[in-house]
Amino acid sequence: MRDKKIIFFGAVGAGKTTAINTISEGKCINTEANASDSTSVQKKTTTVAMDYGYVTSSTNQRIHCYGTPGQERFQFMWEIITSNLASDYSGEILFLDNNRKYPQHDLHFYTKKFRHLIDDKPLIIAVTKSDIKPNPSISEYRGWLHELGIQAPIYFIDARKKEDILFLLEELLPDQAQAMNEMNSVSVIEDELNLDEVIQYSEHKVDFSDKVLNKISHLEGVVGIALITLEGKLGHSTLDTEFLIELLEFLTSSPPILEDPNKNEHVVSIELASEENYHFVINFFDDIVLAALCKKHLTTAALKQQIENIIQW
Ligand SMILES: Nc1nc2c(ncn2[C@@H]2O[C@H](COP(=O)(O)OP(=O)(O)OP(=O)(O)O)[C@@H](O)[C@H]2O)c(=O)[nH]1
Ligand SMILES: [Mg+2]
Repeated sequence: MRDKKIIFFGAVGAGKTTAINTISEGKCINTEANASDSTSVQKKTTTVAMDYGYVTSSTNQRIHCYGTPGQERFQFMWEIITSNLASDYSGEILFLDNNRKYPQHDLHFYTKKFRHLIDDKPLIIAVTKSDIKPNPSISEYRGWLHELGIQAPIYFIDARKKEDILFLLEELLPDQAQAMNEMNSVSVIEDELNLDEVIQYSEHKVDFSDKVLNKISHLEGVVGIALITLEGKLGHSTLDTEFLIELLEFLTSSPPILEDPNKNEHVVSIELASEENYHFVINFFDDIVLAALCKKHLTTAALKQQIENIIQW
């Protein structure tokens, strides 16, 4: 039998690297770098390229595990791993972190970005850190998946526990069931789908508290920010008037930009060449637009990640 390859993908800090290190027999390959931006608030390092490790089944078949970086700015590696290194993968595990403020956004984001994998091979969803924060519940995740038209088993697990990760591999590769022999003390949690909850949790609103706005406006390279409703009303601004006018003119120009925010993606950015040394990064959320005037050296991808981190943590 041929060896199998599994791809681990999903939210920053959800435990992809931890999971691969936990199960791997040989020495893992990790590409961790010090987290230099707002990621460092949560953890010291982040994956910048790839994790790799393997387990061997009792039939001497190897299951190779490839971990992708959670941060979108390293997405060139998503492509390299999924279409190159592990293009003959057998399935994929989506890691989500229950302790982030908006795990539903992560679910939408990563299922969209990795949709080609999901449509192609079996998917399992692993939600970590329910020991720290028990909600959202599995029912809620099931409801969200239902809305997305995705069918996949979902489990609450702990990425630090070897038996939990082996359980996921077993679920994904049923013909390998005998391969992993430590299935007895599995602590994964499952519960029933409650359809009422499907309807209740369909919105993507972000609470832009003063604290969150303050943190975003003090990010290195950010000169000023503005919050604007989809009706074009100004909620909050630290922008100089000339920039604010330019921004509002752009957002209400024809065809009106505000009318078509992408509903399924958490942060969508548009770069607007403003002045030579500055650019606007405009982020659409469900009911609001957050625009940040930035110095040129701050890339859209880096800023998006920082905003996402501040919102989620
Ligand atoms: N309390 C708790 N901690 C967990 C659980 N699962 C993982 N962790 C911790 O969460 C952190 C996860 O970090 P990583 O494994 O680096 O996360 P990652 O998904 O590889 O993140 P990126 O590479 O930055 O995308 C580690 O400190 C783990 O010890 C869990 O179920 N409960
Ligand atoms: Mg990692």
